[in-house]
Amino acid sequence: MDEKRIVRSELRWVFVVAAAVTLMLVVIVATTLANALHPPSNVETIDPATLHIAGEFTEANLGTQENADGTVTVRLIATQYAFVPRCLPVPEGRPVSIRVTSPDVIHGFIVAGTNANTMVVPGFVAELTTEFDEPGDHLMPCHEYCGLGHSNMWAVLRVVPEEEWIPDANGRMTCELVP
Ligand SMILES: [Cu+2]
Repeated sequence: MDEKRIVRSELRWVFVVAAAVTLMLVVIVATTLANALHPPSNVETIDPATLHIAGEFTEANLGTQENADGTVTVRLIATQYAFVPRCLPVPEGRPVSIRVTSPDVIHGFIVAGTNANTMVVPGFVAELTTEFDEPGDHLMPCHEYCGLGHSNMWAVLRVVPEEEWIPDANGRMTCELVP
């Protein structure tokens, strides 16, 4: 092969790679702008061995909490092989912060049909803030293989219309309180 043909071939591949990289960048920017899809950025550490004993993720503190400013915080644990609690009520069309962590292995958190999606890594608190606009139950399957019971690990996020959103006196809301 003469040198000119080799150079032409290399230039063709440069073009192919540049086109592939450009396409990926366009997809990232387009989904960011259109669907608010983005990588989680919260780096917050926590001791996975003492979650159940003290602090934010003790059993009594898990679940949905309405804050004084009307926003909502949901705390949950992803563990082999369940989400605790198993049903998460959230109000329709209001900012919801979801905080989730794991005491054992890596799990995945996703709410079907929404942009809520993050890995749950032991030792870290995964946090995402979003709004849910479609009332009803949304499936929350674990989407990181976590062991033999992985396929049975799922929960439900229940988007509740404003008129049915009646938290208790402490601002706590459960799926049992949805009329
Ligand atoms: Cu899993």
